[in-house]
Amino acid sequence: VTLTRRQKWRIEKIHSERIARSNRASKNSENIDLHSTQEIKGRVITRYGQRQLVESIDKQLYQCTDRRNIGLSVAGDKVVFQKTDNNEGVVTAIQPRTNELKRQKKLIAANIDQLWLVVALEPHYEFELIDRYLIMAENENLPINIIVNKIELAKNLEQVSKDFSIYKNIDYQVHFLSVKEEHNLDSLKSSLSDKTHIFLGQSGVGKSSLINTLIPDLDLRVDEISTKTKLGRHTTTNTTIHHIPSGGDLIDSPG
Ligand SMILES: Nc1nc2c(ncn2[C@@H]2O[C@H](COP(=O)(O)OP(=O)(O)OP(=O)(O)O)[C@@H](O)[C@H]2O)c(=O)[nH]1
Ligand SMILES: [Mg+2]
Repeated sequence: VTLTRRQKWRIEKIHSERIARSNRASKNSENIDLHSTQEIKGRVITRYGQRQLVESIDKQLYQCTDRRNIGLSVAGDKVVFQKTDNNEGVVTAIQPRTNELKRQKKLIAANIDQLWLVVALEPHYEFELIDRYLIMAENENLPINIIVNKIELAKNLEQVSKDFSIYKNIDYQVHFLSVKEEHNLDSLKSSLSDKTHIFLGQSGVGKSSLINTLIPDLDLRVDEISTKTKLGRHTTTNTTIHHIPSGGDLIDSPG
């Protein structure tokens, strides 16, 4: 459906009124039960089809649908929602985003502080793919660093290090690590202790495995890469936020 200018204007107006109302509501309710207010503020943890999981500011999870015509919210979006049932709600407004992360023009996450491109020795990294991610990040003005995983599989570590020196020389952080052997995880851990980080990269490089190591009780699904093609099997299907108990949010994304 294409909307007329007037319809668009009305939708935007209603939208900003809802945000203003929730701002007033949360100001008035600082010491009162948060659920007694009609419009609650939250953050989208993940979207799956027409539904999304929203975490309220008091850390409760709600399955939500969308009010029509407000656009699709994605992981990281700050939203306003109305409670309908015990753990259900309707998202009525999306707060303005500080940034948007897109893949092939499709929005995958919003309000991200740091991108991490994960590559590996298997499937073997390719410069063209690395450069594509770096360009995307630069275009969106988002900071990005590189993680080279499965380093224990390297036959020539010196060559691997040389391959990534070009990126180090232009000031990208490069972390060489092995999730499997828990090698070199500490310096990465300290970079993740606050803010919202997203892990991007090809299927099978170990994004979910890495997040499982960083958040021990999580148990995200991981799957072996094909022995024949050395490619991943697209195991992760939804872009989802996970909290590190001591601080910091990690977003897993499908490769
Ligand atoms: N040898 C080796 N294998 C690893 C390492 N880290 C992860 N793996 C394996 O790599 C495979 C793929 O890992 P996943 O974590 O599912 O990869 P992913 O990037 O999340 O893949 P998608 O969800 O499909 O995008 C699994 O079999 C992991 O056990 C590592 O450091 N070394
Ligand atoms: Mg995964």
